[in-house]
Amino acid sequence: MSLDPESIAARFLPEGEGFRAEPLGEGLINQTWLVSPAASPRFVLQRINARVFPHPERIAANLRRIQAHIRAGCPEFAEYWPDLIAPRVGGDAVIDTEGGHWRALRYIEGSRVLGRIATERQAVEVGRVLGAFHAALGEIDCAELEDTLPDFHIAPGYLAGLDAVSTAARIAADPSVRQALDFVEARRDFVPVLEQAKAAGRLRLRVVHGDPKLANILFDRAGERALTLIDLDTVKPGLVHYDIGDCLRSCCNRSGESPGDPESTRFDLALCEAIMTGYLSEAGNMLTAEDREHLYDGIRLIPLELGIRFLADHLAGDVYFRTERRGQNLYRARVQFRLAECIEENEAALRRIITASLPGSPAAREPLSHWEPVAGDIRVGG
Ligand code: GN1
Ligand code: MG
Repeated sequence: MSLDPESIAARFLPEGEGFRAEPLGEGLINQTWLVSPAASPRFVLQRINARVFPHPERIAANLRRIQAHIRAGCPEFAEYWPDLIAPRVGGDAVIDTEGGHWRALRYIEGSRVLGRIATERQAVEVGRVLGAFHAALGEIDCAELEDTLPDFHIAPGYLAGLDAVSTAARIAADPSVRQALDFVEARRDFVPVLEQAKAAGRLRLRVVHGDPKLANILFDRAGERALTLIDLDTVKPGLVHYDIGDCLRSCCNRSGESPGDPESTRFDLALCEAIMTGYLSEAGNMLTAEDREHLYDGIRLIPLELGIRFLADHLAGDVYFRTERRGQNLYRARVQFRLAECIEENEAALRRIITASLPGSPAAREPLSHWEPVAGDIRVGG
């Protein structure tokens, strides 16, 4: 079977039904299209990147398990859940001639993705929906879910990967690689912080999203209420700290993953405070004292980890993250390192914000950070 989305999309529709397929989103891993049929509901078609996900059938098994849980007991999510749609014939996916897995998911009508957070309410909503997601999926026993991406968010593993590709010749070729490696070197001892706490039994596994960046959070059309999280391939057992760190590194960096100048990157404390307040209002009571103690570490670690991943991919020749030009992954790494540095510079304030955002905190009355709204700029998307 050919690799064009048109011939695959037809297999998810009644025979002969017409449709239109157009590229959707800006994901760095899978290829995604929005399919608009003549009569059937619209759906999202994706070709799963087999280099990243060698076992797509595990993803499908997890999606089915989670979907059943949401349908059975979580009405607030059920209305907007991106259900897996089976092809006309066969199991959960259509397999192409190259062994590629194509799957279809329900498209959530009346939703949109925010290009950036423009109001405090949106920030609180981002945190709230992530907290509600953790609370809802936290009811599933981790043992029931497959590991769709072994080693995902295992920071020491990414560091070992970076070490393996950091050859002298590659470092010598570009002084900004040397600088980036020095940045990582100065933080080498910090990298295993969460994995060590996990191994020592201080942090426990829960069902997490894995990739709750702003582009994976669906809002209603008005941009007022967060409806759900999408991109569920990495939903699997992990630490909530991965998700909190990932959500904040994405949302609190107002200039995004590819700004004009990496040095202009900032971590916005007011956004962080609003997101944490929303998150902890839903999930605060679920967190243990040890969980809470490690929140700052998670916030600091995830941008550092993503920077290490981008840098390693640059040195390996851009084999993992999609790029349009050589040097893009190095540039992305520099942005994440600047973000991590900004978090470090604000450690004391961040720790205060975390404490004040916890439910029942006496400090939770007055906002600690000054909120600066951002004008407009809300992109309409899937
Ligand atoms: C990747 O494909 P996408 O854009 O949803 C990556 C995330 C990174 C993100 C950075 C499976 O996600 O971990 O945070 O890029 N996903 C995987 O934009 O590696
Ligand atoms: Mg993703």
